[in-house]
Amino acid sequence: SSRRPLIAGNWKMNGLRADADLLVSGLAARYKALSAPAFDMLLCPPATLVATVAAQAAGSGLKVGGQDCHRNEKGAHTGDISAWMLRDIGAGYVIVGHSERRQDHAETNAVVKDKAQAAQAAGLVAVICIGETEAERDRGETLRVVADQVRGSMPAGSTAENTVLAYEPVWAIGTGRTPTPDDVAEVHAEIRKVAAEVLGSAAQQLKILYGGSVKPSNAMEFLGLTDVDGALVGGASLKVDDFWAIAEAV
Ligand code: G2H
Repeated sequence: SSRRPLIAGNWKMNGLRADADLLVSGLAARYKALSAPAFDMLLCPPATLVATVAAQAAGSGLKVGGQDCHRNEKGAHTGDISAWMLRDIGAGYVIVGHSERRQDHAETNAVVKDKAQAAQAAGLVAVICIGETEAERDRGETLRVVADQVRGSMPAGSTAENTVLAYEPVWAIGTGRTPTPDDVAEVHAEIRKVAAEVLGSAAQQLKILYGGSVKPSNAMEFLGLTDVDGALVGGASLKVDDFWAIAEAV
């Protein structure tokens, strides 16, 4: 397809400056050494490291993003960070609606939609995360839940350029367990179908990532699927060799 794969690393609440130095220098050297990279690579460090990573990645072609943003541009929201602030320090992307935020911070689809809209308004690409829980999957509700999340979390102003969707089954996150490739193919096809309600035919250009325990040994089985346009990688993005091996599976 014409969709350029995106390999995204979500560092979650990991990384001090020394860790970032090692990771970014290792990845930047490898990415720069490619004469014609077949994929985009995105690093989403904790907010404390976004500026550092952006400075270090400058000129390498690596992209940088945040892991969350507030729905407002500025104001009395102690401890929060806006999409405009992330943009100001060099981010081009921001993850919104990760299941850990939906769980730990009770973020609903409506909240996630507002955050995504703020990200798009600030000029960032919103990486909107969706995915069913294990109980929902066991009840056979996966496709309905994911469709509801796409409808509820994707702002009206979304385009294939300012939006990426990431399918992350909650039960596969950090557990080492993953859905079968057939399951992922079915869910991604459904996501693209529902995204077309907002995007129309441009849904064909929308990137839909798979996330949840992606590692070098299983990356190829997911990245080879028709409607899978990359990966959102947590644990394995904290090691240069592992993250790079995943990218090489595209
Ligand atoms: C899912 C993923 C990255 P991990 O949350 O967003 O993490 O690869 O550790 O399952």
